[in-house]
Order: sequence, then C-alpha cells, then structure tokens
Amino acid sequence: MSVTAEPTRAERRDVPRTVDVVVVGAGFSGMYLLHKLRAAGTSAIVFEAGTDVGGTWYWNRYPGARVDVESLSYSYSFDPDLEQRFEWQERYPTQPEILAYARHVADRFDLRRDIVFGTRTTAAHYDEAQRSWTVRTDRGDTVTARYLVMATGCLSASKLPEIPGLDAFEGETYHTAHWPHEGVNFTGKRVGIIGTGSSGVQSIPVIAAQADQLTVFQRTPAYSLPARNRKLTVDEIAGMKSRYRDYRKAQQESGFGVPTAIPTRSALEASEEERNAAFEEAWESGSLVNLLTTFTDFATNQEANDLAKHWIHDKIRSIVADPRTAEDLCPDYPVGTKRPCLDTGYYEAYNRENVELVNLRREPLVEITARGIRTAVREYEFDTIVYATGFDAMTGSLTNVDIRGRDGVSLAETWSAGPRTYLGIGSAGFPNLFMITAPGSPSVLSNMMVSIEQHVDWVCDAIAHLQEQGLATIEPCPEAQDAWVDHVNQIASHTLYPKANSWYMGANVPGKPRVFMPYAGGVGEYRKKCDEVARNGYEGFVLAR
Ligand code: NA7
Repeated sequence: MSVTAEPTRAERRDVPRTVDVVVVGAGFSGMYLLHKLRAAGTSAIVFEAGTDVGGTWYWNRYPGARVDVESLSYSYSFDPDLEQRFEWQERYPTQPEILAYARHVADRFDLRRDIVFGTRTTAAHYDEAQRSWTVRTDRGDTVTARYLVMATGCLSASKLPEIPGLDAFEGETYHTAHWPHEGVNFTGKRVGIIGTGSSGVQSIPVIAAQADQLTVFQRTPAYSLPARNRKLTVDEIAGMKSRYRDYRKAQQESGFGVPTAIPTRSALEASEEERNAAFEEAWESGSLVNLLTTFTDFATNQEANDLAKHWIHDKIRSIVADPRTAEDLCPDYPVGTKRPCLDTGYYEAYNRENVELVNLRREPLVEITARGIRTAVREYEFDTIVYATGFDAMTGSLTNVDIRGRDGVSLAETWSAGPRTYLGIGSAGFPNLFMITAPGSPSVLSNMMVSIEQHVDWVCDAIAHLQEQGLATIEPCPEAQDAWVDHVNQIASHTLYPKANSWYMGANVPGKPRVFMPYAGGVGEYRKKCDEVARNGYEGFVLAR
C-alpha cells in the first residue's frame, strides 16, 4: 500500500512561468506567506498537494483529531480583525473546526486564486548563472523563481511500519494522516490499530466506541493528559478578545508559544505533598504546558522528572482496571521527552470489554498477513487495520522533494548525517531557499502558529530587504551554520530530550540519523536571536548582488 492517498484532482489555476517566490504548501505557513508577499507587492505562487488549504488539518481527518493547544491561542495573530470576527467553538477544536478556520482565512484574503491545488512539488533546482530556482511538479509544471520557500510542515511525510506484508491484507487499511474525506464506519468491525502517539491516543477511544473489537498494538506507551475539552463560554471568548494584543505579545516572549506561569522551584525542593498538589493541578487543568512547567528542573533533571513519571504511572494505574494493561501503558522514558498527548477517555478505553492492548515490546510485530497482523506470538484477525504510525518528522517533507542547491548538490545528501541549518530558516549551499519551522528552530516544541508567524514575518522581511537593497541572493555562511548547529545541540544536551527514542530525534525512522532536531531554548529567546541577526544586516548570512 502507498502512504500517500492521491487527492481528488482539483480545479487548477494557470501556472505562470516566472514568479518572485514559489511557496510549497498551503497550510498555515503557506497561507500567511502568500498573504504577506502579496501585500508587499511580491509575486508568488503556492503549490499544494491537497485539494484545499489547511495542510496538516486538511490531511489528518482521523476520528477524534484535535489540536493540543487551545483554539484562542492556536490561531493567527497578524490580523486583529480576523481575531475578533472568528468564533471558536471549543477549547481544543476538532480537525473540522480548524479546517473551517483555514478556509475562512483563505476566503477572507482571497488566497485560493494564487494556489495551485492537487499539485505536488517534485523538484527544485538552483541555477547559479540565473540566480533562480526552477521548480517542477507532478503535473508537469516548470516555474522559475528568485526565491523558494518550503512551507511543507513538520509532520506531513507520513510513514508506515517497516514490516513485510503491507499489501497482503485483504481488509480495509487506513493511515491516520490520509483519512478518507467521507469518514470510516467501524460499526461491526474487528479493528487493529498500530501506533499510540497523538493520532492513536486521540482516535482509539472514538474507534473503540464504534467497533466490535479494537486491538491496539503499542511499541512505546505515551504520556497522555486528559484534555478536559469543552465548549468555550461567551465570557471566555470576550475576555480573550479584549486582551488579545497583550496575550499575543506574551505568546511571542514565552517558552512554548503559550503564556504560562514561570516555575520558580525545583521539584526536588518541594515536599511530596506540594509536588503531588502541583502535578494534580496540572493534570486537572488539561494543559500540557502546565504539566511541563510545574517545576524548574522538569526537563533537565532525571530525578525531578522521575517524580512526575511515577506520579503519572500511579494515575494510569488508578484509571486502568487490568493491572497488566496498566503496567504496559506506563512509559519508562522521561515525561515530555516524546511529545505528550492530550486525550479524551484514552486510558478509560482500556476498561472496555472490546479493547485489548498488545505490547509489542513483549511480542514484536512480524508481518501483515491476508487476514490481519502477526506478532512473534500469534496472528490477530481483522476487518480493518489503522496505521497511526506517524511521520518522517521535520525533515521528510523537505528531503522528499529533490532540492538541489549550488553545483547540483542535493539537500537530502547534504543532510544525510542529520539536518544542518542556520536558525532553522536556511541551509548553506542553498541560496534563496527559506524553510518555515525547519530543524534548528523551536517549531514542534512550540505552539506552531506562533513559530509559523515569526518565521513568515522574518522571511518576508528578508526578501523585502534584498529587494530594497538591490541584492540578488541570501545564504547562510557555513561557519554561522556550524555555530548554530552546535548551539542547538548544546541546549539539547542540557535537557532530558535526547533520552527518548522520539521523532524529535529521528528515532522512529530506521536508518535516520539520531539528532535532536528542534531548538529547545524557547520561542522568546529564539525570536530575539532572529531579530538580532536581521538588525545586524543579516549577520551570519552572505548577501550578494
Ligand atoms: P507519532 O507520535 O510519531 O506516533 C506514531 C506511533 O506509531 C508511535 O506510537 C510509534 O511507536 C508507532 N510506530 C511507528 N512505527 C512503528 C512500527 N514500525 N512498529 C510499531 N509501532 C510503530 O505520530 P502521531 O501521528 O501519533 O502524532 C504526531 C504528532 O501529531 C504528535 O506528536 C502531535 O504533535 C500531533 P514509537 O513511539 O516510535 O515506538
């Protein structure tokens, strides 16, 4: 089976031969880029594989899909009128609600007329003599542009489990990131699901409520917090709308792009009672950031983190009735070092008669068969298999396109030992290539909307600067890039992040180099650095005529 479901062919607009900027991807990054570039009088075209805007929220339509940042926070800040007009319904909006927001923005700014839908970018080659990029698509388009911006998202190159027999299964198969637009009816079905990251954790309770039987195949348990989702009240919405400007500023200066109380105490200094109260409060709040910021040393000190880990284990044991299942659901890596999940009834789902957990650490996956899934212990028979097996995160969506910089050097080859960027925005050897929320920037460790807007603003300012100054190219200096990569690694080395086999580390893709990819120094600090670089005449970049 193929990982990518072919979108229904969309109506396509004409594709120009030359533009100032080619943008790849019409998710929240590509949409805002288009809006900003247009406002600056820069011509741009966006290529999008899907048939509409939304990116991640266009593709990930699995049951129960929601964002894990609150709606009033996970939204654009660049247009105060948009903030005031759009009415969010839920604390943690569902995928349809977020997609409706993306569509609303596309309508509001008439974005679709410059987006070529149903069109996947296959290659982008830099022409040194012309100082331009030649971009090719799977629909036979060839466009040249001065600048190329990859707005392809961090979680868009989906992956399947690396086991034999994927095509052998005779029932239905689905990947959570390529869910059919018409939905899936699991009534009366025996369903197997592989994967217990966010997509698995969110979809399992919903599928369990519908299916005859659900068997969950878990390689690594997740830490999951109850989302305590609910409808937003009129007062809450009005309250936020009245203080949005201050709130946005606080987001930009925060660590995760979500303002929160700054911890002042070590978990090791607090009494057991105080600690338990703090963890309980975070658990009850339904906010991941509250959990991650309970104590100063949560992310850096194993002993401090262990206290949270054991507390959560006790919570899991208190919810899950079967002791063996409960033990299997208790993670052993430090809390927060893999992306934690927000759920609605996840642990409770294992108390249902029709749900069974298979611990792949005890009985590894062997193959997919005609009738189901075979582990080292037995064969399980299903009508439907759901792959909630995640993504080739952060780099996959970049290296899947044949990007070639100066002298025909490929980005995928250049990054074969791990991604190397300056600020997570550019990479040496690739003039006039910008990447939105790439490795080396806070990206997935933050509220993506905050990081997206910051990158788009920075990139559009850089392009405007080049145009105003009559400059032709911008490209990271190798020395500045090396220093930035060292800095990113150094920050990560002071944290517990490298201790888990996470997709932050590339550990979920066999053969992918193990490098901690995001910048863990926080959104606020990172922004200061980017601003300083721009203020100092794009220090660390070579700008040429
Ligand atoms: P994730 O978080 O990468 O989860 C994928 C899950 O699939 C995870 O439990 C993986 O186990 C499991 N997996 C992947 N490959 C295999 C194989 N070969 N065998 C068994 N199990 C496998 O992706 P999601 O879509 O859930 O969430 C992505 C992000 O979206 C999430 O973090 C939020 O930011 C939103 P592993 O942990 O690798 O052992």
